[in-house]
Amino acid sequence: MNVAQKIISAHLISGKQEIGEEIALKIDQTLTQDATGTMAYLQFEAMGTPRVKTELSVSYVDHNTLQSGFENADDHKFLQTIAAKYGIVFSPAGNGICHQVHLERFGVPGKTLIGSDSHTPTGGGICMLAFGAGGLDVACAMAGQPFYITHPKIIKVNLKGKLRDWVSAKDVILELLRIETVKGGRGKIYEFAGEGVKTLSVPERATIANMGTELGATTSVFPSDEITRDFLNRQGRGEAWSEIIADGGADYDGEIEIDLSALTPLIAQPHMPDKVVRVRDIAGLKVDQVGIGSCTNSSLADMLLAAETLKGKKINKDVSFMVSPGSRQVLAMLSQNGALFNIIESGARILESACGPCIGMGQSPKSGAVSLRTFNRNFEGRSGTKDAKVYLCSPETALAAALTGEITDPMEYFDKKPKIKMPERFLIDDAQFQPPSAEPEKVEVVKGPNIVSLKQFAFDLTTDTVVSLKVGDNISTDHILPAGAKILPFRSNLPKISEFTYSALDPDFAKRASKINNGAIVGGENYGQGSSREHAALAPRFLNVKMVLAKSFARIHLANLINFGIIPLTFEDPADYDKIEQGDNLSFSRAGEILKNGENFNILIAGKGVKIKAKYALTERQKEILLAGGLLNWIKQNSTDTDGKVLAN
Ligand code: MIC
Ligand code: SF4
Repeated sequence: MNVAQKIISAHLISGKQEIGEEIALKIDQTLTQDATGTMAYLQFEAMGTPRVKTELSVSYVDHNTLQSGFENADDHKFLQTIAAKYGIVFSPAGNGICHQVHLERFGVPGKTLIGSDSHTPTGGGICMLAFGAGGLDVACAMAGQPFYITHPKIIKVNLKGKLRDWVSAKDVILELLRIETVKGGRGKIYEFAGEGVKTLSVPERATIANMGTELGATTSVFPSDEITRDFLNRQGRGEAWSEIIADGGADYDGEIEIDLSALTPLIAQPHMPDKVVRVRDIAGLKVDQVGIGSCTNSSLADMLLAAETLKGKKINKDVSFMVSPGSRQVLAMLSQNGALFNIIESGARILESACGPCIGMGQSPKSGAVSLRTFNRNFEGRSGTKDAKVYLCSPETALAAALTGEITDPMEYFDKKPKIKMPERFLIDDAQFQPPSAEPEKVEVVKGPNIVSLKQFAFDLTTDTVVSLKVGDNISTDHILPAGAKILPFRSNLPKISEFTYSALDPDFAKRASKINNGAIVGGENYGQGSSREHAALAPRFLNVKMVLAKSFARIHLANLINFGIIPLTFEDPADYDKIEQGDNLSFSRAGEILKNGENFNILIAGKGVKIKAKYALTERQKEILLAGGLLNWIKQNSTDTDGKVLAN
């Protein structure tokens, strides 16, 4: 077996280990972050389970850390108290970005992890089988439910050779994005193998696994070997290590080869992570802002590289240079060994250990700016400045640009790469993690005015819908429900946040959609790529969207649509996409009957005399969820947990 098959087989509750089969996996660990966690915990609370049933669940505060009103602080207090009550470890603001911290302090090779954040596969760097999921799926896992996925293909990424100086792990994943594109990873697990794997440290592996998400992959995984063991030893967690490597002659469903020694620095151009070119091909472009940080590139090794490279140098005066160390551990160690001094003295702005600019929580660049970031997403407007041009690159490339003020190939600009000496032991101080209460019955869950109770939806789509919006290919959840400092504070307030649905693409959408009783959205390929935010399904549902008809869907968003009772349909003939316009009335026989009978939707575009066919690939369980009006209703009706007990009535 390969590594992914081994972990799947050790956690398989039902289904066959065959491509395309629905499998149910036992989940060992969960993580949430604040922007999706509030909803996840409200849902968990509604299930009536007294305590989480996972081995470990951690609630992080790392996204909404800019407190420019009471809302985010209300959310933090709610998360702190609900964690104490239900058996969840709480990691407050300032501790760092969930994926970085989880890798450092909690990840265990061979375990399964789901997180209400799409970059949860970062754990693959330490050989976890880690998935991004909607908050409701995480709530279910905390309540002891299995996690359902369609068994993906397992693709071997065979790494040969060794990276040259100034070429980095980020360039490996950018190369994969260049080859595979943002939709190429759908239905796939990328398993990294080959001699080159041994040349990559755990943080480097984590950078690669992290951005497998941008490929649309189900997840990515590295083996657990001596390098993993060494990392865990340095974190004082050597006992968590076990060896997990592919058997000799293990089978894969495909193979891609990347020669590390042939790679050069790469960069993704605006506004998609797969618009990858060589840095030297666009060298000379003036840069206004540079950022090192995010869950992709904020490890101690990344920061030490910055400190050594910047020593005694000054940032170009026309560049705003921001650095956000990924965790309290990273920041504390940087300050302890003096490396932070070099970064500060170079002219950098040191930001809190949090997501920050990656999600538009501050540091929006100036109008029309060119911003180089070591982050993982560059969707239009995500930085908070609609006309900014965001490029994704390695810390090496970011450093060269910060110094020169223009896009510069680090291989050509710098001399020999400084040797980074990693500490024998990381600074281990877990005092800032709050364990759950020993007396949960005494804990009062604090819900400030920003926490608005859940709304229950019913399945009430009958025989027709009106197209409230038509969009193109690769629509991301950032298009559907933008993030940023102005909108994120309403993540626990569905009625309020719904007003922002599609606001950047079509400011009238929310008003128009809410007036239509049964709305449909028509989309192109890879609809809903990007984040795991279930608000991108919840908010449209709140605005009466009952159906999305697209050429194809991204995995997490598809699951979220089903979880909130929106029927996801695909065109039988993709060319029919061109026949539909916004405002069209789509009529069909009773939707509930069609789903129950497993028939296709024969749709008549009323008034045009045009007929089209739409299909769906739903399991019986998913159909039942839709017909119940969503997963919470379905659980209440008839669900059982992994121990076989009824969850809630
Ligand atoms: C993102 O990178 O887009 C986020 C913000 O981390 C999201 C989660 C969210 O929208 O809260 C993700 O990647 O899932
Ligand atoms: Fe945070 Fe950005 Fe990572 Fe999302 S991608 S978890 S916003 S750092």
